[in-house]
Amino acid sequence: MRFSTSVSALAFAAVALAQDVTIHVGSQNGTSALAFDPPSVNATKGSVITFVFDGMPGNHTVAQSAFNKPCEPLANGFDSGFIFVPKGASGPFPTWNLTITDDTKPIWFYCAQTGGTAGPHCLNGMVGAINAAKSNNTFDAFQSLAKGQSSVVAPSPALSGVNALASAAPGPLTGSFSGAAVPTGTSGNGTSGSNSTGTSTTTGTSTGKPNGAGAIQISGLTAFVAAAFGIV
Ligand SMILES: *[C@@H]1O[C@H](CO)[C@@H](O)[C@H](O)[C@H]1NC(C)=O
Ligand SMILES: *[C@@H]1O[C@H](CO)[C@@H](O)[C@H](O)[C@H]1NC(C)=O
Ligand SMILES: *[C@@H]1O[C@H](CO)[C@@H](O)[C@H](O)[C@H]1NC(C)=O
Ligand SMILES: *[C@@H]1O[C@H](CO)[C@@H](O)[C@H](O)[C@H]1NC(C)=O
Ligand SMILES: *[C@@H]1O[C@H](CO)[C@@H](O)[C@H](O)[C@H]1NC(C)=O
Ligand SMILES: *[C@@H]1O[C@H](CO)[C@@H](O)[C@H](O)[C@H]1NC(C)=O
Ligand SMILES: *[C@@H]1O[C@H](CO)[C@@H](O)[C@H](O)[C@H]1NC(C)=O
Ligand SMILES: [Cu+2]
Repeated sequence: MRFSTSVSALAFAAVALAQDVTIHVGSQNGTSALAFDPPSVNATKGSVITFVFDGMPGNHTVAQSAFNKPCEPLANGFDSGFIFVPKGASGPFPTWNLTITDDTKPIWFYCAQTGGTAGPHCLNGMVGAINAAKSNNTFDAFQSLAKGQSSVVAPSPALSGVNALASAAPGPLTGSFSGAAVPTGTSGNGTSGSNSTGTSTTTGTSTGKPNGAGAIQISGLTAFVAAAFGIV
């Protein structure tokens, strides 16, 4: 199984559960595709979503968008930058870890890649959801909207997002792996997540704003014991 879930139990009370989730970038049901696998997950506050760039070879992003604008960056949203994994590469593949800071709101994201023979990835339905609603604004509705868009707007690299944040940039970006417009810094608390390195994309204009403000602290993470056990 390529989809793994683990649960970290609170030391003293079953008040909250952190459910760490893996999402593969560029696959569907374990097969190479312009999709996230699984494309829609639930995750509680404090849970870590690990994106693994081990799917379809190429150059993908994990960028936050809004339900109504699936292929455009959300203001103050997170963006991994473009992570390039060549055909035939072997692991360990680059990963990116997002921690959920509010599980009461849906988190939508897309791949901003516009190159390649398949056409813009978002317009092919390469979008995902965390904590999507069961009705109305469902993942399926979001993906349908994405497929109906006419263009994809490039995001701005950012560790911090809305209702989720990363504490470090994607990596490793060494050997045959590389990144473009990836966020830098090691803090996801809003103080250093907006620094951009590498090249910017040339397609479209970005409406994403740097995340210089709005520091978010993840408290209580240290209260979780390391006793993780697998659930499939
Ligand atoms: C394949 O993935 C799609 C999208 O996640 C899902 O709707 C479908 O049920 C999956 N099919 C199988 C056989 O797992
Ligand atoms: C998320 O949780 C809801 C129940 O709260 C459930 O209906 C839905 O199927 C779950 N979504 C996924 C992707 O597991
Ligand atoms: C979904 O949309 C319908 C029609 O607008 C509305 O009546 C219903 O309350 C909505 N359901 C939820 C869960 O928002
Ligand atoms: C993501 O988290 C996993 C598990 O803790 C870790 O092995 C990996 O190095 C992290 N990735 C990044 C880019 O920090
Ligand atoms: C988080 O932000 C504060 C300032 O708000 C800063 O002093 C602290 O060093 C940052 N934490 C990390 C891990 O960078
Ligand atoms: C941004 O990153 C560059 C390259 O790593 C570095 O030289 C610069 O000091 C950084 N700026 C900030 C504000 O962190
Ligand atoms: C990945 O895509 C980005 C955006 O189109 C581009 O700037 C970068 O050069 C690409 N990387 C490679 C290795 O093709
Ligand atoms: Cu992609």
